[in-house]
Amino acid sequence: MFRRTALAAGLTALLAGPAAAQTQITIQHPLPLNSHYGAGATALKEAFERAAGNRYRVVIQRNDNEREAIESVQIGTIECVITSTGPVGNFVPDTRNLDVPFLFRDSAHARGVLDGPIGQEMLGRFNARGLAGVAWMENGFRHLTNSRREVNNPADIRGLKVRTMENQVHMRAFSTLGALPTPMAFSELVPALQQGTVDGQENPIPVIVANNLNQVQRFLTLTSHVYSPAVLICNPAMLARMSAADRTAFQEAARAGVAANRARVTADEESGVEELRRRGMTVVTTVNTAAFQEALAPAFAEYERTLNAALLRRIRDWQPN
Ligand code: EAX
Repeated sequence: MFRRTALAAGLTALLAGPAAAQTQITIQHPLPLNSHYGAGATALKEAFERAAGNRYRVVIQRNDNEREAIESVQIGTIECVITSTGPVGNFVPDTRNLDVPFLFRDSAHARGVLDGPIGQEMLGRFNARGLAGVAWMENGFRHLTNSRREVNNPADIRGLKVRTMENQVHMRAFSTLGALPTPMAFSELVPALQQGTVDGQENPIPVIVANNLNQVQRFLTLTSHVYSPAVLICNPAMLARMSAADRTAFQEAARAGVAANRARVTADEESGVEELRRRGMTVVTTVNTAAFQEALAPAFAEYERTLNAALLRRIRDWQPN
């Protein structure tokens, strides 16, 4: 009996010819799988594997050093990364315009700008850097946390050692507010907070919740001081090797990933503040945004000089159709 089935199996394999080799696509991102980035990556994986009839296998990995992951995509040791724009300005300087504090009024404004001509033009600028900008995902509006004191207004930030992403625009903002900005990769954040190397940090609610930053931070102030885009970046050669049909299917799957990612951000932002309170954080919800914007005036003046003033105006003036 066994012999016959083994024979049958052998024959089928022979007739089928060499097993259709699966192409592996590795996507790295810095957060737990159960996060808004994980949701985006998983939706992309499921949609693309389905569309490509299992000729591709999408592997999702965590790498909480975004800059390193982008470099790996550039040299082709991995295929794709989902990253905040934190370190992206070091690769594609134009993206620094998106990192200006208080630039976006709300998520609808940000999503509209990124999904429209401005966002698409910006994605096109990745090619010159040996990268392919595939789609804009979302990290969310960033808020300040710290372990020293309640922050109600700009003066309360003075003297705080604040971890920032490796991002000149953000560092300028915090130094203008009198904080001591310390740029570091996400991978170094929790140890730095535990050891007191820094007093505070700033991240969207979904990141604070997904990484249990309440365990190392006591105070949360809902500053919404900057919108944090995320971007799916892939290796151009990987995309070029695909058939036109597969490339279209991949782009389509990326759109499914964007939708899942944004839906998760919205859900986490709705439930996250209460969740962090429940976990013991002291939360300041009413923030004098005008006071923060006023205190940042010198930084805004510098951004107008050093970044793309016309683009910043275009973004501010954007309105839904
Ligand atoms: O992209 O480094 C950061 O604070 C980012 O928000 C985080 O890695 C998610």
